[in-house]
Amino acid sequence: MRIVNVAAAQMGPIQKADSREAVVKRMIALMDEAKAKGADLIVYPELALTTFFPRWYVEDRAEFDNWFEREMPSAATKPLFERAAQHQMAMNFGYAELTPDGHHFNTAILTDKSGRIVGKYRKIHLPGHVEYDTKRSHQHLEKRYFEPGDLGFKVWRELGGIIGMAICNDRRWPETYRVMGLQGVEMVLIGYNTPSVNAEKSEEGVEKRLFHNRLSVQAGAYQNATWVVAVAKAGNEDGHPLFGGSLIVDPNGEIVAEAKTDDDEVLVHACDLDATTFGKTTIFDFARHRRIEHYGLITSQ
Ligand code: CDT
Repeated sequence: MRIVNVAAAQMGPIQKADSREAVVKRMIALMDEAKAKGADLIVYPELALTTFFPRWYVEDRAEFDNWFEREMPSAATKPLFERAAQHQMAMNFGYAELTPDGHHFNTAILTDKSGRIVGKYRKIHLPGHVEYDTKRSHQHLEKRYFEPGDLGFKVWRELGGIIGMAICNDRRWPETYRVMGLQGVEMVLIGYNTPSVNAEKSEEGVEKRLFHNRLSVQAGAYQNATWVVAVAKAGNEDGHPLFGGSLIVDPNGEIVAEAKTDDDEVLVHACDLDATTFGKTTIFDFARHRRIEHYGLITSQ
């Protein structure tokens, strides 16, 4: 058995006015709870340090650079890294990244148990739109504020296994999991912020949206024989509701833990990475069963 005790650290809402320091305090409280429950890896949401700012429109997008981190760890996040090292806990969280040469990405990092950053992923599937859209009940301006990630879907050898990262909308695309699956991924870490209301289809209820969340994550796990940990930022952010429903899914595609609230909540599960072997050597033994000569359309258009 190769056990990773993973904590899905769902976060409740972060308001526009909340400081990074206040948010980091909440993240440390979640980390302490995860430690008490035996976790050796903690997974936080997408854009964990701030409100989901892509719902707000500004003409001059540079005005929004205050939502971005120019370095990691930053002064505000240093206490989180220190506590992770003290607890000997690996971690994954998302933040808005502004690079020294002026590029803006929706980013996630993975640290080892000493708090050293060992992996970085930049969100590839950016949903939403660039300009203000009068037809929507709320804005989703990720295409305005971020560039598509430039690092691909990599995996990292950490915690005795093969770990991958993705962010929010990526979880709805089978290619996300498959590219990591082809690299033998055993656990995929995904943070998300998903509105409870479909801005283009107001009659769609939150139950349908939670169904699509589960469907995407469970299918990705099963079809690639991997654990998937999907973690929400949830609740009402300045009048904009996000759903919770954080999940830990096993390599059979079955849910082993699911959040019950729309608030700060920790789920811990002992994941045996060896449980990925059966699927990877039988029905989803890619080398034996894939028929790539018929898959060309996927990358040609
Ligand atoms: N953050 C993020 O990617 N959210 C999207 C909402 C899509 S609606 C424009 C998601 O796929 O959950």
